[in-house]
Amino acid sequence: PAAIHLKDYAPPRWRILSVDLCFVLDPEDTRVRSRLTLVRNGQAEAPLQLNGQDLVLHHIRLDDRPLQPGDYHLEGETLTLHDLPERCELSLETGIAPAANTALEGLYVSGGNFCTQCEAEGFRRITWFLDRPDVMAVYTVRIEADKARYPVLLSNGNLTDSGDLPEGRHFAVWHDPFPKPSYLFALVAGDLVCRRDGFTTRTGREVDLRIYVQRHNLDKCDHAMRSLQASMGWDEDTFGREYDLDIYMIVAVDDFNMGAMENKGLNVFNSKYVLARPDTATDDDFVAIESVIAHEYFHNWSGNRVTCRDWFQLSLKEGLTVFRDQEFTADQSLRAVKRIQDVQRLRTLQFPEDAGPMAHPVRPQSYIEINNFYTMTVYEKGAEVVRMIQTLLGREGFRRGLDLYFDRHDGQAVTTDDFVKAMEDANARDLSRFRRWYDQAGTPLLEATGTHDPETATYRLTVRQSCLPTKGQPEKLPLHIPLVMALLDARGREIPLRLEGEDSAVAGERTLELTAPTHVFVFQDVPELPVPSLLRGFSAPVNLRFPYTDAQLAFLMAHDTDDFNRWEAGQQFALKVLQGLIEAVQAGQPLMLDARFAQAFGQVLANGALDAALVAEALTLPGEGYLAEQMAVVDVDAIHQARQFLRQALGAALGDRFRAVYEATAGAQGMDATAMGRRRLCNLCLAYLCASGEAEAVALARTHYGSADNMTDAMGALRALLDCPGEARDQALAHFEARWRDDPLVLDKWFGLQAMDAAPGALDRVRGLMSHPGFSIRNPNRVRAVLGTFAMANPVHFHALDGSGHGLITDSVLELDALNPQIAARLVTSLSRWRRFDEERQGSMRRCLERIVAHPGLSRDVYEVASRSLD
Ligand code: B3K
Ligand code: ZN
Repeated sequence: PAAIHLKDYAPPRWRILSVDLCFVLDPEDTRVRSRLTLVRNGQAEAPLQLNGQDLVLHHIRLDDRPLQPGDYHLEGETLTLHDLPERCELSLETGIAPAANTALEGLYVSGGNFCTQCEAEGFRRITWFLDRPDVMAVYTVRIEADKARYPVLLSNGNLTDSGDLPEGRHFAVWHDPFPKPSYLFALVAGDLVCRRDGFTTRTGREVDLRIYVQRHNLDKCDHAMRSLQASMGWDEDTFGREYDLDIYMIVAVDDFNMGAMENKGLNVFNSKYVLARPDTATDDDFVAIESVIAHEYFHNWSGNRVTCRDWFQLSLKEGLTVFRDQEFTADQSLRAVKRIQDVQRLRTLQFPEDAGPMAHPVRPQSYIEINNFYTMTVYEKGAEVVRMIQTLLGREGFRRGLDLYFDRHDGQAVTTDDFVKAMEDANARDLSRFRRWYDQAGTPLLEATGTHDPETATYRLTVRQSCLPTKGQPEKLPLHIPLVMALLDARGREIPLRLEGEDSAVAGERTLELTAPTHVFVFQDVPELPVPSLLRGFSAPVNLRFPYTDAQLAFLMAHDTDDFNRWEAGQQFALKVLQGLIEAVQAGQPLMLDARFAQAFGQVLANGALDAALVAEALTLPGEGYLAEQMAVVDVDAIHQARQFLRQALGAALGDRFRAVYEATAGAQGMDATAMGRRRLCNLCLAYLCASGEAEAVALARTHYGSADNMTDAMGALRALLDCPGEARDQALAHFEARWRDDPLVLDKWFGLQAMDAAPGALDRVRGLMSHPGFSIRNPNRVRAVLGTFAMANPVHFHALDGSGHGLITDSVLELDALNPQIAARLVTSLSRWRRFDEERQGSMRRCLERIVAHPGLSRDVYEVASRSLD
């Protein structure tokens, strides 16, 4: 398969002004009639070349004149027409088979209903089209279907007509007044019910809000509806963005490749991100639903009104929209907790991507299959890049830039350069060096050192930036990095900062701007050796090294005035301790609990002044994946043993305190951020108590499970029990399965728990789950719950020395590839970092990748990930 390059971008040679579509729905043979109004956009000789995939062409007419096979050229996935007039109308009738569509792209059937997924290039599986985001057209869509089976017929925009047809059929016509790219097209038809509510925009537009679900899920829509209303209000208050149609619809479907899709006026969602009741969804699920609902809603401006010129610009809409949804969530809850969670996600998922064979810039230079580039880099690092712009310009400056961006480009398909340009123009700032963040892959490293001179009362902070080479980018240029920092005195107070050459000191923190490989900052009037608090709020997506002593880390853990950095100090201290334990495991030495660390940890636990959610974050040890990233050669067994030991030792050493905090936080009621924080802390205490292995703790977890009146506590108990083999654990798991066997989304939690279980026999367990009646390889949520969790969250067994874990995933990848290449390709990424392991595991993973690449009939998706991983 051939790669597509950013440098080859050329504007479309034709534009499509309007599209009339008519769908005659049938699961086996749907007819799609389309009438395109085309205008030439380039030289007269330019032929019209339309994209199409798996389509049967039944009729084609040009300006109402039927065309014969000799009048056009159909080869592979391109339909070519020569010598067209300047402006013309092309009518096509194509046939598609939605029920046979297991790739879940284009028009397909889920739970007996029709739905679509067109981003990035799914529209070409529906009809022949200029399927690229810089072609924006006005759509009118007529849908015809059997009325009894498909009573609800939906598409983008406003309903303009509907009625009955002969033979028990009916129709609906939808018109979307906003020109849009084909990837935002959507159609839904099925037996659905809807939860309705409304929102009045700030200029008084009454918007009809509807969430469509299967009837048995109608009682699980309240939270999604409230989240939608909150998002709409927040985007008006925060960014002055108002909704622009009279109706906003969300449809929940069970079979969906990703989280959700922002189609204009008609979002299609994975039901996982809509359905929730306190007894079926955890607090984390509630928060995730709120943020995905917000994300898709925010796309209406950052994505739909202003869209991407080409798919290399994907982060234009995704990075910006993730940034916007992160800010929204931060405003709904505790900002520092949200920041901590986002940084954890970035470090455990994006940093490894940026350090491996799939590394690519936020704006990639080339791809084989665009679906492989909906990555942590484009989304999460992209959001960090937007956040850095805000840090450099300040909140007001950023808002000015965003206003200019939306004003200037409303209705256009643009580039990340246009976005940065608007930020520059609105603030009279030069961000030319900053732009490198979009083009350079890899996580930069900041190495900082500080020296204090008591004679002159100065503190010299030296910061050096560097970045390891990535594929195709052997030399890295220095980036423009905002480093937010403060200096703390011995009592933990921020020292007023005055740099050499400045007249007066500024209280509190400041943002240093790094643009060169090395900078030296000399702070004046610093009488004693300070403790620097660097990269506050994680002001840039980098790795920071500073030679802190254990005592300094303990000090920052207790005193840093930046909530994020207080947490970070604890993580760095824990990391040091865990690295020591890993070495001890490898050397066969006895493992011992570091007394100073236990003490600092215990103090956080005892600190009643802190918010529960923040305490819970502080007491969560760095994950096994993050620890693996820090090792030259990953040793999954030593990592697991060391981390388990530390959990067990802390649980035992601080048992009384964990018990006391457990008692104090148990039984929190309600779904507000405070109650959620208390439940998180309570369940964390339970997990530490169980890690200690005490019989009393197991009994407590059993009671916790038995008396749980919400899914968060039920799952908290199950998670805690997972480490305690025995009757209590088996009974609870069996009870959960029996209770939730008919609710697939809840059963996924049960699948996931067992897939991540590190106890011996994991492979057979996972095989057992795959033959469970609730499992289906065709459903992406099931695949993620069982195979995804096993590959990503059960390193000890996935990387079993005999290669059995790798083999299982490889077999599944090949089986899946024939059905759903996108989901198969995601699973392959678990094998891509094979070079990080010992020789035996390297060999096993490499052989698996080779087996995949050699497989006949492989999809482009899987081919790209597997072959890139090997070279
Ligand atoms: N824009 C969609 C993602 C589409 C993925 C296509 N493979 C969801 C989102 O980011 O909002
Ligand atoms: Zn998005």
